[in-house]
Amino acid sequence: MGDFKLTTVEEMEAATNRLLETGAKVGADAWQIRVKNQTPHCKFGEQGICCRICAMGPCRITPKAPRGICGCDAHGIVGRNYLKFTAGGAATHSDHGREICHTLYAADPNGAYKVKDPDKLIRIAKEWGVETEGKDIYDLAHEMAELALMEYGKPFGVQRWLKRAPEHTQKLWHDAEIEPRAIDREVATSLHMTHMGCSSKPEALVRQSLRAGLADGWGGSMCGTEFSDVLFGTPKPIDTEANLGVMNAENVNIVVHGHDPSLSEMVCEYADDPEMIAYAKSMGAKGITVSGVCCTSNEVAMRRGIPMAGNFLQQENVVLTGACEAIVVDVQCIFPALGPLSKCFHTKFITTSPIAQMPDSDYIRFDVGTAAEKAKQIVKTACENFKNRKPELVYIPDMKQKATVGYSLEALVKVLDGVTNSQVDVTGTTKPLLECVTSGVIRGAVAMVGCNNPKVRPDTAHIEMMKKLIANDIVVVASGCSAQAAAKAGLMDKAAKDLCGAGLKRVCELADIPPVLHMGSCVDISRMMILVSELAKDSGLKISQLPVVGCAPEWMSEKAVSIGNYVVATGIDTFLGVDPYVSGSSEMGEWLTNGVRDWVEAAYTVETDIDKLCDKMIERIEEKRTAIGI
Ligand code: MSK
Repeated sequence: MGDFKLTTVEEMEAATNRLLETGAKVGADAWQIRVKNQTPHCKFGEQGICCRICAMGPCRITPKAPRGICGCDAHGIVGRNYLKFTAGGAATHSDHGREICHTLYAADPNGAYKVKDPDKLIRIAKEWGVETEGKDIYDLAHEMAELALMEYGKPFGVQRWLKRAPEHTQKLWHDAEIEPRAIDREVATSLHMTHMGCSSKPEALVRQSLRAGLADGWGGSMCGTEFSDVLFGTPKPIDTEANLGVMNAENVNIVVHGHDPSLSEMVCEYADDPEMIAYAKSMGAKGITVSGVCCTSNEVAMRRGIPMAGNFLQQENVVLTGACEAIVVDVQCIFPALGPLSKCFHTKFITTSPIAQMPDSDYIRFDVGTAAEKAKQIVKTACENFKNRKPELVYIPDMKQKATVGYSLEALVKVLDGVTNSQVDVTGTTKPLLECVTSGVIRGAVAMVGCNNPKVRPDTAHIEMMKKLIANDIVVVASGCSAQAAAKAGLMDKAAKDLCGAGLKRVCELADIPPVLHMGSCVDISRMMILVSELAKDSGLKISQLPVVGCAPEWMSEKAVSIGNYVVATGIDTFLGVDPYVSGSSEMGEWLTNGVRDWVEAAYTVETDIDKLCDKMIERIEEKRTAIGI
């Protein structure tokens, strides 16, 4: 195994504890403290049986009070809360996708945003039946952006992207009446259904939850992913590094955080500008280091090799290093705590989106029209802040791992082609991967996604499960903070092949890939949906028959519930390590873990014991193999 060694969770925790000591010196708050203050959690909230959708309550369900004032029982209350949660997630991802479409609409050969992957744009245009012959690529980009934006509010028909799914899946969706129509309509309908005096029947609420989820994964998120690739380039394997040690004590450190690549791409662009580097030097630094947190980090890591400082529960750590000149955020998963925390240090907490405005931040409003100028302003502000550092507070844990990231579907098909040497282009088939699976060299695949959650020892579930899966010849595709957990530990280093079973190790060697493949950010789970669809089409199997499962062991956000719904609705059994506030209703539990199987051939498993959760996934994969005779 040479010098390769994984970074353990214990080592990461020790580094965090050291940073918390710095925090204590300056009187900083931290999520570890706030968790204690919030524990024990409200049992009604935890079980999903608190209702505050009207002003007659709030109503809480107990054995003595089994119904709310309107007469709704625990099943209706839990169901409505679940659907509202889903709608929040679907709205959020889809709005991210919408922003990307607007950026595409503003693309200009002489402007800040260009079309970096014209071939992909033409491929999608042809798929949508748009004439491409002889058309200027920017005219085509604007036409496609407008068509995509119409998907959010069109009065009739279903999502265009659904046609990418196998016919069998499309039929399941049609028959179950869960084909998503306009993206915004599914969110609005969900909120209509959960209004006082509308739906309280679990079956109807679960059905709409799947539909709103599909509007996200096969609608808004797919727009986000596909058009981000068109604008910023389709990811290909690229080397980077991960964990707090990527920050550089001698440089101006800019940390980008959030989700929308429109901002971070521009910040990276200007941080690389010789004029800005000279400016940083004039302020006493040796250069500029941009690193990332959360999915913004995934976006710029996949396309530019920008290092990943950490994932969701490490966002405060980057400030606690005392070496962060600016933490620049766009939208989603940003702790409001960063405001007061940054005031304890010299760090500038820069918010940029009207959608995510926070107290104690410097608000530099970012929009496509002024992107270049604002990005430059942000980089300059960070450089000027270098001189305000307090050297006595600077401590960057010496901890980082190598990672190869950027396995978009196109890249994955290409690298796996090397395994069999069959001739496919980037738009080719998944047959080489199928051959590995059917021959048993690889037993199956797990899509590991989602956040950190203090309810689970941070990163442990992601890392321990991945280690066990790859040792059992199960390849892992990862996105979001799960991908960053893997990268921080070293599981995205190609040398991690030595932790695999013999079959997967051989595939890693032949294809020159790590055993845990970085597929992108949260919206990029849409890439995984296209991958399973292609596998199903190329194999002649149904998606539900493939030895593939999904897993979010440490999830926390509304987006994760929306994702879970579209992954299940696509026919993929999904395993959760945190309960989605449904334990207060046996009927809701039954619908989600069993009933939905009649509609979409897949369901949820919720198991908070991580060992058991992993064993159940392996068992499920093996059951699926047996069922199709491989
Ligand atoms: S950032 S949604 S904490 S994965 Fe996409 Fe991470 Fe979860 Fe946010």
